[in-house]
Amino acid sequence: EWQAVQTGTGHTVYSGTVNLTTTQSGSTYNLTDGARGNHRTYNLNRGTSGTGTLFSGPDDVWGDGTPSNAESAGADAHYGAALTWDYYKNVHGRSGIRGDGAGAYSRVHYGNNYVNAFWSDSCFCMTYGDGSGNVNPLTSIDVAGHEMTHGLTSVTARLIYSGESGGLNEATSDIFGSTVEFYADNSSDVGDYLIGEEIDINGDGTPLRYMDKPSKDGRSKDYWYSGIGSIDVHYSSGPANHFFYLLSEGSGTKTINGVTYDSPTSDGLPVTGIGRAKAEKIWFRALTTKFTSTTNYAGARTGTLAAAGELYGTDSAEYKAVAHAWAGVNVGS
Ligand code: ASN
Ligand code: ZN
Ligand code: CA
Repeated sequence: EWQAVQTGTGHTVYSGTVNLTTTQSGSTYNLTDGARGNHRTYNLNRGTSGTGTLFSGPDDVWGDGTPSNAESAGADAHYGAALTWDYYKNVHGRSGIRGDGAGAYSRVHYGNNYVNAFWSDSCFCMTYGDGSGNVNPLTSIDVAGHEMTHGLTSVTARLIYSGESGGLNEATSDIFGSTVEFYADNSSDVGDYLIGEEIDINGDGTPLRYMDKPSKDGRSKDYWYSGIGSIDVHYSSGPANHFFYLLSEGSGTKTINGVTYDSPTSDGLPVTGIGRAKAEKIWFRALTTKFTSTTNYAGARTGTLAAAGELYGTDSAEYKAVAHAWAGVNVGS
């Protein structure tokens, strides 16, 4: 039986109508991305174990843009995985999560009213719930990038998922979830420094997290303090998310793609950003060549400074900006 790589059409819940790379096997089309290591997308149909069924059908059109069509969330997940693949390959030169060209897989429609998404090292896969009322699948671009990045972290720095290293693990996923969303340049889901603004996880339209001022979520910390390692990793991520925003965009007020940010610093001193394109290079290099399983905030400062020094020189404006951005979140000032 022959197989062919095809370009299908996805009518997603959050990202409009997009191209999806699929595989045709005889007269059946599958959500198997033949251009990206055969990354596959499965329908759990509200189950909570196994892989359910591979999305497949007689045509290469997936979903109708509404969450009630089971294929729609599958289209989002397949698209988000492809974008994340392309981002790491084209921006950072890494082919697949393990860097070996092999795809992973995604599972959608996990459980009933399940308001979360997660990466699992044991299946080496991403899983998405359908959200409250099963009408807000957690399949937006930034969430896909966030979860797939947990896979990257688990095969590189291996940051332990508790204490300060856990906060850095979470922040790494928020940072690259955000940069993947910018990379997508999708007019239905424009890039921002917010996490989960599409999925209405709070029921009032507000995002899950804010990188310019993490405390806007009511729980995350803006600045490092001794003892931050004992709070939940989704809140101790705050200073590192904030660092990345400051390094990219600088402190103060700024409007990007229609969203206005206002980023403070712990010492009140201004920070000048170096742009996201350089900041993401620094964080990726630090993650993949400097951080270890026990890296804490002080180590993240040292590691990102080392990465910036290698990329831009230790006398560079970029190197100095890394130090200033960390000082802005009360690390090593
Ligand atoms: N969505 C969450 C995360 O990726 C799930 C979890 O806490 N493991 O961090
Ligand atoms: Zn996470
Ligand atoms: Ca976002």
